[in-house]
Amino acid sequence: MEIHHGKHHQAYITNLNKAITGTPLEEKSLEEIIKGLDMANMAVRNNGGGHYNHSLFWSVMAPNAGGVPSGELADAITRDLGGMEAFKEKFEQAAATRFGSGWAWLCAHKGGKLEICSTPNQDNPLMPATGCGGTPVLGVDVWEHAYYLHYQNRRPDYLKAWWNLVNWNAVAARYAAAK
Ligand code: MN3
Repeated sequence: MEIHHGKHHQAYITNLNKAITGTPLEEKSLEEIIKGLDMANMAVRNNGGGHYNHSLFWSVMAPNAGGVPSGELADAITRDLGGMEAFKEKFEQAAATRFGSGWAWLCAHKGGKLEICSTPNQDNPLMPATGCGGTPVLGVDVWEHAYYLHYQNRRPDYLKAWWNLVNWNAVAARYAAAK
């Protein structure tokens, strides 16, 4: 995780800054850049997405976290996704079957409805026309760089272990803000 944070994430920030310096995007927030993205601008799409996605990823993890969500997030998982076990299974499946590199997401729509989806590369649900909607409240990185050092090619094992790091309080706060 330290290499992932210090090297991989940092590279997206460095390259995003290079890509927007001297352009009108320099004046915008990261979220504004992502939501209004020209999908043909590959430097901003890949590096802006990389910065946004990793920032979210770190914010929803904590050491010795895990457990289960409570409150309205737990209620929504039961209502929209069939409960915690069904949710985990669907989320792991979305992550495991994402071909090549990408992310799996839990997204909240206005009104609170939850949806699971996945995106390729560094795309994310806030970008235009990704096939994923709503606001991402939980995301897992399934690029090989996220798991290869410890898990080699065993992406499903990484996903199973990753649940032990999910900070449900942070996810619940994102859900409350998004819905
Ligand atoms: Mn990564």
